[in-house]
Amino acid sequence: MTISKVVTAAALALAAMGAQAELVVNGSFEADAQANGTWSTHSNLTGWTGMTNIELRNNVAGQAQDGVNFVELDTTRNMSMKQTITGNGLYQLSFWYSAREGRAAGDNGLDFSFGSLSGSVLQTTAGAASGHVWQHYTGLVTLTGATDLVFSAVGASTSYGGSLDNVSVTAVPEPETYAMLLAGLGVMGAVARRRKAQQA
Ligand SMILES: [Ca+2]
Ligand SMILES: [Ca+2]
Ligand SMILES: [Ca+2]
Repeated sequence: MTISKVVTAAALALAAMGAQAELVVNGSFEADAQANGTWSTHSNLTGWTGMTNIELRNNVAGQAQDGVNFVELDTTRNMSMKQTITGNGLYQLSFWYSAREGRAAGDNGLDFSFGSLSGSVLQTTAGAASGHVWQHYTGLVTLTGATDLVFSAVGASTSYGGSLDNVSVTAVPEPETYAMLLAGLGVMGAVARRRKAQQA
């Protein structure tokens, strides 16, 4: 194996580790059709269980962070939704949130809960005059089996609330995995150097 092939193999291995499998089903809310400029409420969405209603929106009071659809959970009143994720080890939760345009502080709250990881986002932030101002949230959590990922609208129950999009959960490789990969690459590099020396 030539040095360039070793380098290529290393790059492919690292790329494969970087592209961790996505565990959330329909995390961007694109699986259910919603026409441009419209919204509708659903008991459930693909992958998600509503408690009780989920509002699916496409280019209404702001555009999606990813794709064309996003979700709002203050429907007729504050609601929740959940999806059960199964994993063992360390995982990263990632999602995007925006306060709703023109709504006062305290009307846009969103709580999230995922095993030992929970919190509130932007409960005291007013929406922009027009459209979305998306903000990215990430957190690490250790999972030990099936775990509910829950989002809940909180604050003033007015039928207007914050927007959610692009929810993701991916495994975080353990340090031991990297150590094994690097050790393996070291062996491959040594073999390549020896072969090159023998050819010379
Ligand atoms: Ca989306
Ligand atoms: Ca609403
Ligand atoms: Ca509200």
